[in-house]
Amino acid sequence: MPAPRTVLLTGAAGGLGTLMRGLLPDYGYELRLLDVRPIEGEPDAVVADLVDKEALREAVRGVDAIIHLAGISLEAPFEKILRSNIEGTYNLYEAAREEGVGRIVFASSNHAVGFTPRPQGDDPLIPIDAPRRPDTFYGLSKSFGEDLAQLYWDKFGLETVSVRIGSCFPEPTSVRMLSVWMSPADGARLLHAALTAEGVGHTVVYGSSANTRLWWDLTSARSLGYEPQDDSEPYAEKLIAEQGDLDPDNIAHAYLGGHFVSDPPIWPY
Ligand code: NAI
Ligand code: 15L
Repeated sequence: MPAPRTVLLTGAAGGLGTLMRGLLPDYGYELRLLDVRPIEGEPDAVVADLVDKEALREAVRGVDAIIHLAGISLEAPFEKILRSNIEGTYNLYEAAREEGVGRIVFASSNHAVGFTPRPQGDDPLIPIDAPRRPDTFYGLSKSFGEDLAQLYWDKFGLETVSVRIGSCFPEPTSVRMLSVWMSPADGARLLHAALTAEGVGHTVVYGSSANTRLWWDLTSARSLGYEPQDDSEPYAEKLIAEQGDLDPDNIAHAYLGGHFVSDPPIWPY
């Protein structure tokens, strides 16, 4: 596949979309933006809902690849998740297939495997092929997205890199995030690797920086050519002094998904 140049960024108005709008042009991409919300200062952005199949077909026409960030990004009632994350992601894949787009980078989430116990002590890092254990309807929708991506690769030859993002924010804000944080700069590095690596078929990767307290194995991400440059460790002393260290008796510290495993999930995480 020739290196993609024109890339549709869905969810461009959101937190991660805003960060990536700032960083990805430095890699030479021309971004076409899409979100259900208008984006200030971006009059050419496509304002469309993922349920609008015609609008999606038009939005994907002529792009080399898609970064799919749009959707509900936290737990929500099942009906809402079904509409935006499950039907919406299906609609986008159908539009991509119909218009011959070769690759999608899908924003999956650590919450597809959120009920995996986090490593303690000398436990090995969590492998990428650990069984999926969604912690929410939200995590379930990411699990669906990964299976949809596999189907579209096996049946239609549409490639996907599913990135199980940890926490991509400017700084880690919790002790859990010391393990799962992905700096925005590493996020852009990983998306670039996912867009340009050869022959990915459907590849699933964890998305984080090279954190000292990492919980999962970044081998599959590195196999794309991703070389993380950041580590959350400089934030550790302050966060642990403020919040205390991880407590093995606290359910929200016991699993990858943090507070998402509680019923209902407790915010902030
Ligand atoms: P966000 O909630 O800030 O942004 C999501 C964007 O999607 C919003 O701008 C929203 O308007 C748009 N959207 C929602 N439903 C839509 C629909 N039906 N049609 C069109 N647009 C719609 O979330 P954030 O943090 O930017 O995350 C982006 C993606 O990355 C999400 O899919 C999220 O699940 C995933 N992710 C993010 C993580 C993070 O640390 N920020 C961690 C793991 C996954
Ligand atoms: C996610 O999947 C969410 O979209 C994001 O807002 C964070 O909560 C992140 O996971 C996390 O686990 O910290």
